[in-house]
Amino acid sequence: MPELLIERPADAVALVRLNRPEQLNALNNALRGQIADAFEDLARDEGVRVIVVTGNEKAFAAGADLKEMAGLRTVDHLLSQRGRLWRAIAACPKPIIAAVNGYAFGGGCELALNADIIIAGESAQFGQPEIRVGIMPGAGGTQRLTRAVGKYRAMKMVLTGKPVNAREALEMGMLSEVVADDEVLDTALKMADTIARMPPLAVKEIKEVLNAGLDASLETGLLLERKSFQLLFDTEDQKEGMRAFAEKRRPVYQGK
Ligand code: CO8
Repeated sequence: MPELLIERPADAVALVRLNRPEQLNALNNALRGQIADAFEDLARDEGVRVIVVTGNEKAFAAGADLKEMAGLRTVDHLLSQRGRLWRAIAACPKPIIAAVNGYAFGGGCELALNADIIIAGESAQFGQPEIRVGIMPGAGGTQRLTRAVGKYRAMKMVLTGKPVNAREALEMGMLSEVVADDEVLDTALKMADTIARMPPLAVKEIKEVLNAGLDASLETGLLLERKSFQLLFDTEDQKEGMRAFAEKRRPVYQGK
């Protein structure tokens, strides 16, 4: 079986499924390369508007592959293309929903934190246990996590390596929603379908501005928001959306 499965469960929705169940979806180099390729392809694919990324019922991903990583030297990291996975995901202009069951540890937690929306099952666990094997988070665990939950909760997680359960993660601001374990993927796919039916240019601007604003001053963020808001008034979808409202019918969006 391939270690990464790409499915099309609904119109305009792609499902990226990690499939190394015996190793709890540990992210080895080969799988990471495939994930990066998939996100680059899906970003270009005009038939895809929303991407859902998931694992299996036991693990979203238990982190980087420790067996593969054990013998690496600094120079191996310097020579490798390892940053490509994260760049391919972070640069993806389409909304990404992580549907998480089971373990999301280390690089797996960081993979989820690269998504725009995270739906987790009640038994999911999130953690940055790198410190327990002599290293530290290397793909956003000290940065994205801190932006999501604040310094004091992030420090506790990365310095103790202790995981948090889904309810705690939700309460900390790490997640969008917690649902029953067997409803995670369905919930994520339904949400993906809802977003896929929204005007694509508005979706794109919202994602871009929201993420850019996280790294900017409030004034700059508000300026970016105002400019994108104004930009959308030159789209056919804005005219269609407001006309449909007045005519009391469903809008038909074209992404123009
Ligand atoms: N790497 C390699 N193999 C793994 C990993 C991993 N991270 N996690 C689990 N496995 C393997 C186990 O070795 C075992 O394989 P085998 O049967 O061949 O011995 C199989 O998966 C099942 O695992 P367990 O028997 O341990 O299952 P348990 O249910 O008892 O425990 C745990 C599950 C708690 C998740 C446990 O496996 C564990 O602690 N795993 C390691 C978690 C971890 O430390 N993750 C962080 C890794 S470091 C990291 O992610 C750095 C990120 C840097 C960024 C860039 C990289 C993408």
